[in-house]
Amino acid sequence: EVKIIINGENFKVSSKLNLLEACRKVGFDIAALCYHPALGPVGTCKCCVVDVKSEGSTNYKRACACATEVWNGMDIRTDSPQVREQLMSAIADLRKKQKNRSLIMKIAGNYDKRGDLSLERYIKKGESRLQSSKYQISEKVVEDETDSMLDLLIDRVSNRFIDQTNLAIQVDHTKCIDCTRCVNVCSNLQGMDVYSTISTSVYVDSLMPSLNTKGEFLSETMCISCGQCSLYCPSGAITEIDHTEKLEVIMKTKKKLVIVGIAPSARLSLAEIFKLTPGSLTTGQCAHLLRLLGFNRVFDVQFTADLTIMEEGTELLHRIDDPNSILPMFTSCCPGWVNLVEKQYQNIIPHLSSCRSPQQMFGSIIKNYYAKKINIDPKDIFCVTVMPCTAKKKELLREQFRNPETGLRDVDLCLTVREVGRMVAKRGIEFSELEDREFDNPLGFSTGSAHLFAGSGGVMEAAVRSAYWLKFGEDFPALQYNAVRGLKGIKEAVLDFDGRQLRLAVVSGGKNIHKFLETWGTSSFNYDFIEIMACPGGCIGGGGQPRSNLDIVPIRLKSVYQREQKMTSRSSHDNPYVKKLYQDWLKKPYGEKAMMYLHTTYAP
Ligand code: HC1
Ligand code: SF4
Repeated sequence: EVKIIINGENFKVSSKLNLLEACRKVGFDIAALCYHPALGPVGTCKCCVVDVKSEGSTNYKRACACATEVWNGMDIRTDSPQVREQLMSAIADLRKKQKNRSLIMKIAGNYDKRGDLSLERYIKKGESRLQSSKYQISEKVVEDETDSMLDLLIDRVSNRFIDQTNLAIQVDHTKCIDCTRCVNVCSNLQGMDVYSTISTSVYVDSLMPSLNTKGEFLSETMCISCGQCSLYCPSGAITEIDHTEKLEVIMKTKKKLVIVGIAPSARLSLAEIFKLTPGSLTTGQCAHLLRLLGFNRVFDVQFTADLTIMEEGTELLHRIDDPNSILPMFTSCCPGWVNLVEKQYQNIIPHLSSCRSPQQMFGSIIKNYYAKKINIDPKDIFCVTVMPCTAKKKELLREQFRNPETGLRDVDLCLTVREVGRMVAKRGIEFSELEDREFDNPLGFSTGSAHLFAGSGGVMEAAVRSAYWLKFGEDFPALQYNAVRGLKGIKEAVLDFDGRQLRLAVVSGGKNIHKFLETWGTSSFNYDFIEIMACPGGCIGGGGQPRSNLDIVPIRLKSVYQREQKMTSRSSHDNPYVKKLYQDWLKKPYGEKAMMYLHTTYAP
């Protein structure tokens, strides 16, 4: 611990903190754009400038707080006139960068003349440290939405270059402020190296933005659409492709029955957008909210998570029992992971479970079963999902998920949790005041196993419970399978499956996946069943989640486990509506009809 003085007040802080963290810890919210606690100091935005003086010294010196250690006797001023002036000048520099960038885009000829100048207010309340800081500029944002801080940070340029080729995330180069967070996240957290700070001849060298994709469109890169970069981008340059307007048009025309299903982890994180206690599980409020937003049926993707487990558990048993089948089997519910396999690890394709993800099973059940049940033409249904994920937007566009006879997509549109947050804000709905409501049925009931899907290891735990039951006709003895729980990037376990030792692994986060697969193809890679999620921690850390502080992920996970324990049914095979679906329509897991509607293929 060291003693420091901030704006004349005495504090004791840990010597391990940098000055920015130390100030924030004791309640001084310093503005910073390039700094992120999970990524460490970069020092490019220069917004976190403070005055610093050592004990005994007479002069204050200006320093970037993120790159400054704390020492005993340090005297800090966070809001002197000089600091304010420096901050305004840093912002002016960022503005200049953006202006240059738009010029570069014009020169490169790579811009989009859409004439659409309505810049979205990405840096708005709750989404940027700047706004909660004590500076005047932040107050201006709150007071005046039309002439805000955003205008200082983001130029209203006449030509914008927005790369939407990825179909899930978009990159608006003219909003980039060179913070390099995306480079850091994509390379160091996800191991994907999509962005780079290297200049290319496509652009004017000296003004090269850091947010570039080596001169390529995103679709031409190895990007797996995980959206982690959109989670960290502080300027709104990288975001999900927004589909809220499209949905609103569909809803307004009232020509279609608009059905929604919400993902396991979305009900945990939506509350954060409305500043409710982190980890608050708001299932009933989410059901209520989705009705208020105008959805005609409000269902639960956790129902099809249970269904996935019935199919995946059965597939696993088939693979284990058949000496000619291919093991290990990998889970296939994470579209970021499926993208990675198809782009970079094509020899794993035969090992991917053929099960569609719960999102896609949801769409398939809605359009092929539920439509008939309620006697409506599937073309009059518009199927929407709410996901913590950006890659799900692209998953639904796969040709495999279009009905070959009708040409209809199973899922029509996917919203991230952030997009739902924006819809709610726009409508002025007070989320915290909503009473609980139930989901509609039959796709509204789910078990604890489905709830576990939200976190890394959840699919594995759920699959183990039901595979055990499918094989031996009795419940998995302990139910709670601690070996696959928690946030460790790579988890391994051996499960005694009535004499056969099943070797299991659970991996989350791109970098961990690459590391785990280093020995792929060698004798030391020895597993039977592997769960993989592209985002760190699984869907609770998804790229479409609210941009909350990242230490919120363990809180979200704890909430998953707590809720799961209290659920009346805890194993997917106990879901009565899933049982009925098999009785009425599918007949049996992994059977002919299930293969047609619930399974899929992959292509390199
Ligand atoms: Fe997920 Fe899944 S758990 S992939 O993490 O299998 O996105 O929450 O909806 O489809 O159910 C995400 C979450 C989600 C699917 C399920
Ligand atoms: Fe990298 Fe994921 Fe962003 Fe693609 S979506 S650029 S893989 S972090």
